[in-house]
Amino acid sequence: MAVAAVHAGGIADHIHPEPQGFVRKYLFSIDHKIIGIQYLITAGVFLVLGGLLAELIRVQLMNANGGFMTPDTYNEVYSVHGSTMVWLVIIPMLTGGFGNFVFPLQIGARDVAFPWLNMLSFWLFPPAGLMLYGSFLMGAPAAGWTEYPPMSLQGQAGTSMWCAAIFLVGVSSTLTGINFLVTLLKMRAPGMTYTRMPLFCWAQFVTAPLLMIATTALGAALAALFIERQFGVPFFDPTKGGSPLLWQHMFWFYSHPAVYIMILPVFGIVSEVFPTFARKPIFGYKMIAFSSCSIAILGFMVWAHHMFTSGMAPFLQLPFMVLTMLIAIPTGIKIFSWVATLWGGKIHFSTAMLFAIGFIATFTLGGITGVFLAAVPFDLHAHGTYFIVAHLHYVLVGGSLMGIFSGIYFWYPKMTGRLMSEKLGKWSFWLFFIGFNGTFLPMHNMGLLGMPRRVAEYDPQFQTLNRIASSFSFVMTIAILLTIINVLYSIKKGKRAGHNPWNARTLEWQIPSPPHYYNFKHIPSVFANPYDFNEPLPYRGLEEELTDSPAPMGAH
Ligand code: HEM
Ligand SMILES: [Cu+2]
Repeated sequence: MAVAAVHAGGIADHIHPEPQGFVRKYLFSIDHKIIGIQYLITAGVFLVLGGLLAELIRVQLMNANGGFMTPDTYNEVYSVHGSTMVWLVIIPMLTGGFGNFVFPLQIGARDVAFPWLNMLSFWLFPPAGLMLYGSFLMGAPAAGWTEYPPMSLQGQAGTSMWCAAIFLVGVSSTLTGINFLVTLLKMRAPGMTYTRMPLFCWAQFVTAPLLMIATTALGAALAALFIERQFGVPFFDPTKGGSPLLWQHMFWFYSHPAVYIMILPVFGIVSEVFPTFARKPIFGYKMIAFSSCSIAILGFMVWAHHMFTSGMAPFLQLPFMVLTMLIAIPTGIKIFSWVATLWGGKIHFSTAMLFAIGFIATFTLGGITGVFLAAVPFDLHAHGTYFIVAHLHYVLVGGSLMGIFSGIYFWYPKMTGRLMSEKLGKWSFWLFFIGFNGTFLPMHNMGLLGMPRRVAEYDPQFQTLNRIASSFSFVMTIAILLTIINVLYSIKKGKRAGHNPWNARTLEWQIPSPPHYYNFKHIPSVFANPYDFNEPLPYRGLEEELTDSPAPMGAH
């Protein structure tokens, strides 16, 4: 089926010579693998910075009357913290980072469709980060990562810098989306039909249109806010005829799909990790793939659940509530499929697997509080409280970040040729799991008791819960540092991994670690999906990949 059509997509079978010199090889590289690692390292640096800001928040909240920093500084700190984690850590790691490194290998391609565009996407990202942090010098944004007008209109000069920085990240995301979509449509190896693609590829396939479509709404909103702040054109200021609600619509039309940009790739990561370490075929391959599609489509129809308290017409609340609740169905299907994959498997509790199992536990809890929040009567009480903070961290930290950590432990050997320390990894996992739950579980209680979010001081009745949260947050920080130390330590000191340390079945594991810059000497052909552990590998044409035979070099 479709073999010829897929091949006709333009996989040239000769290989361009490898660029020489540090600058072309590692700095301005057009190799998807190097670009992927560049994204991961840069986002890793921002994880440390964003984590530092988080700890400043938790130190401030140790005492009911704050005292560690002024309320104004506190506003800047949590605004830059949230913006960092969403736009400079989670999205770049999952799309630019893992997406770039892993999926072209998994579909048997030599690179992405537009390598130069890929380089541009990456190089928009570090300047954006510098601009966001540079904004501290001129008064950082202070209205939260959501920057609602009118507050954001009154914000200090750095708010305009925030607009420009996030705009750059947005352009980068859009370009990455286009690049990935074309690559997945056109550059699959012969025989790699849609239903033979690894589930991580499916995850990127569904995320790419979200990156392309949703991000444009954000770009328009940011441009409007920037223009209003700098040139006074009244888009959002109600005293001049603008509409603050317009911002909320545009922002959430992007940011609800964006939460799926931050979780669908993670669904892809764990869908590779579970079968590999349970040594069982994935349960419900098609259900997992297609439920991602329905999540992506539904994800565009629910944005106003963030606006139930913004003065929405009552007849609109019901459809937004029901559509939001519907998302729980495809999400539940996935969770069921993963648990069924684990059921009865010979489970190997590697660190990657522990993080993936931890992900199911915490993400499910976050999904459940999401369904609570979808119910308008509940949301009217919980909106703007710490219950939201609890929900969003269960899905974004317990969900996305745990998935990212699982992916790091899983693919590090492919990226570097070395294994990470399992001992350090397990310490990191358990401290993470305990520290995470200890930090964010109490926030459900705070929220239900009425503690508002985004406050620098609070009613003394919440102090004990806040002290618990702050104390456990230090445990979580240590856990994250342990993994960062592990990453750095294992580059030189890690055990040699060989080409396939986990005995995994997708294509990237059938070639050397790290792969040659050209990925495959010969493009393989594929005759089944990779997950059937009882069958031989479903590939032809890989015989020479692990030998010393030269690759077929061609001129341009
Ligand atoms: C079953 C799935 C989910 C449902 C039904 C759901 C529902 C909701 C609702 C109704 C809100 C608005 C609450 C309010 O502000 O009053 C909300 C907030 C939020 N959700 Fe979810 N959610 C789900 C999954 C997710 C996932 C997977 C993510 C990210 C990976 C996510 C991230 C967020 C964030 C970041 C916010 C807070 C935004 C803010 O105001 O700062 N949610 N969710
Ligand atoms: Cu939402």
